Amino acid sequence: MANMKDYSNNIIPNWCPGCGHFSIQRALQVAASKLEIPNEKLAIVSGIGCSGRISGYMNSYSFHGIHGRSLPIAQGIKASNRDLTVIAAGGDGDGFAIGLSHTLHAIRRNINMTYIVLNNQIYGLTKGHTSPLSEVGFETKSTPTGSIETPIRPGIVALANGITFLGQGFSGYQEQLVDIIIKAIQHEGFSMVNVFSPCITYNKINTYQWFREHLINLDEEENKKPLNYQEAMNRLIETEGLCTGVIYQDPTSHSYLDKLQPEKKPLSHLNLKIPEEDFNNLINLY
Ligand SMILES: Cc1ncc(C[n+]2csc(CCOP(=O)(O)OP(=O)(O)O)c2C)c(N)n1
Repeated sequence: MANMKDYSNNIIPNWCPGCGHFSIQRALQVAASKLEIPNEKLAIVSGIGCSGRISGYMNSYSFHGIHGRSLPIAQGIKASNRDLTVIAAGGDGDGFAIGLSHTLHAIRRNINMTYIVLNNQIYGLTKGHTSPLSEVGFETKSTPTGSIETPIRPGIVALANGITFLGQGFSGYQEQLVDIIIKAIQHEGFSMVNVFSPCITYNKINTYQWFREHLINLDEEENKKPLNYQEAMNRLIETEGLCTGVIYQDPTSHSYLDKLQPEKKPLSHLNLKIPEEDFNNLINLY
């Protein structure tokens, strides 16, 4: 039986005490232990930001990429080594500002992997700039008189773009988050889990208390049942994106990788040995 501690290393996270990202890391570790994923079969890829640190705190393969580029790296890893469970993780700035086009293309490509958005509605690492997910009126050093731009709702964008699995969680609802991450990992295709993760240092509006008052937990609704595409979109619009649970899953989803010609073997299955002399010549070139 795997234990969540099997997925931690001995590095102490440098997130601020109380940061929502701790809860997401823990939920990912619990999910990995419940699914009994061997450490050497788990790959965590992250972008840049406070959120990007998550890959360094896991006992697994990890790759701390560059800003907004966790998804191309993660898709490349999955395409080359399909035995791995691949998780990409990054902030709302990472995935919905600089990395937005990668997010849209990863969604429509539907490679079998999971993308966790550590959504604090602010740029935490750069000390509190407005993000494209910050609300209108949000005051920071970069918008001292309040943001005047319409915020992106990641769930609505993902669903409109044809996502085959959309979950939304909250750092304050640990058990539900574990459950959503497990289902996301088990999904045949690209799954996104948008997690509301309070930044206690720079975002004084969207606090744990604020989310408890504003989030609708779909798992607590009477007559709860899986939502079809239209119902899921309606729920997201009605709640302005502020709902948690498995919002949508397409049971007919097939991963992009399954649609490739079977004779096209992934890189990890090819014998890529090159003669030592050629290798040394290559190295000397650079
Ligand atoms: C190409 C590039 N542009 C800008 C930056 C500066 N930068 C570092 S982190 C960051 C934003 C982080 O915000 P978010 O992705 O929301 O993550 P958080 O820190 O809030 O977890 C920015 C703009 C960078 N590292 N690389």
